Amino acid sequence: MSYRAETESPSHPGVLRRYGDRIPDVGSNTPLISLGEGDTPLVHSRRLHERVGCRELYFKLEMCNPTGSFKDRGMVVAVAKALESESKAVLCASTGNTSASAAAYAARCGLDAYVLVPHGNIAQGKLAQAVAHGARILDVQGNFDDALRLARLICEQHPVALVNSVNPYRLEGQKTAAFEIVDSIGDAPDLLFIPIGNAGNITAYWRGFVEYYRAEIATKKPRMMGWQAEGAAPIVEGKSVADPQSVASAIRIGNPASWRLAEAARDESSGEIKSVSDDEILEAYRLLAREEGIFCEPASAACVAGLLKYARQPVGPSGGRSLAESTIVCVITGHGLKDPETALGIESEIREVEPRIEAIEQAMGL
Ligand code: AN7
Repeated sequence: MSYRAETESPSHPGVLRRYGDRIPDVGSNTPLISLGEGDTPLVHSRRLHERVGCRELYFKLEMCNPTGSFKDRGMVVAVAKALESESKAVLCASTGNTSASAAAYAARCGLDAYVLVPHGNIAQGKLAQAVAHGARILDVQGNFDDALRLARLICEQHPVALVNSVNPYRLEGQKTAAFEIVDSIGDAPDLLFIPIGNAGNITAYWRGFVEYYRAEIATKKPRMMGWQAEGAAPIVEGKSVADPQSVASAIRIGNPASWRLAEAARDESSGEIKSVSDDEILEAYRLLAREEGIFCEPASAACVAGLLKYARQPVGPSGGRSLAESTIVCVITGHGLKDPETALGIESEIREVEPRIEAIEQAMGL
């Protein structure tokens, strides 16, 4: 399939063109495909920062990527390498966002996409994306961990590229979000709050921050603060979870592939990996939507729930630095529209009115 790198996305160069020189194995034979991923907004908190009491609080809006989640940054690299190696098909197991992203990039590049999704555990919007892009969707009668195990076995035995985050190119692409944060605020933040599912993204951000620190583009590295859902918190509990549960279906993962790497990111950064309850997740989800104008999916709200919880702790043990002096970034990983059921399930304020001006005035309290 022909394409011209310079016109793939004239307005947004994309991850490969912008950061290809910092990604190993991206060379002159790698097709610089793009859907305009990356270069996502970093926005200031307007209200929540007061509850937290920190110096600066930012949200990195990864939900603004082309398929509505951070997965596009890594998927573009994984699919480009699959094309370069002349694969005809890609395969992933997914709680939804990886499959949406794989389906979109595969469609754009003329590859077949196969996605293994855990039965009944994927939000409607994500399924709609995979359907729209023409992926072959296999509804596995098991959970995400079962689906990933099977996906790995299939790719060992067949000429199909595995595009889960066990594919090293995924994390290489995802680390570029850390570069962008440093490029935007001039240095690394003091703390990075991020949700954890399969534990790829926390690993990727840490790599990005370490690389910019070594290149002397950043003068410091953040403490990595990772958040799992209470019913799916294997890293916190130190053992895999057989039947992970959470309202945040994206992070309903009981045996994360990058478990050890996430622990290394935590330990090397003097960070923490903890859990938040579904109620805490939904409270943060509501606050983000109503006080910041940011409609994310529940998994993304987990890190904001974590920040609110962390800020409520009696002593501010921010590695010798108090919260009041800290610059904090929360990674908003996926869009709220992906999971309309959750949004509508929360005290939805829809009122029926007759089609008369008086009825509307009355309902508006005018
Ligand atoms: C919105 O799509 O695992 O810790 O299969 O969709 O890197 O797994 C999604 C994960 C956070 C967790 N936020 O990131 C999948 C999948 C959102 C997500 C995570 C996911 P990782």
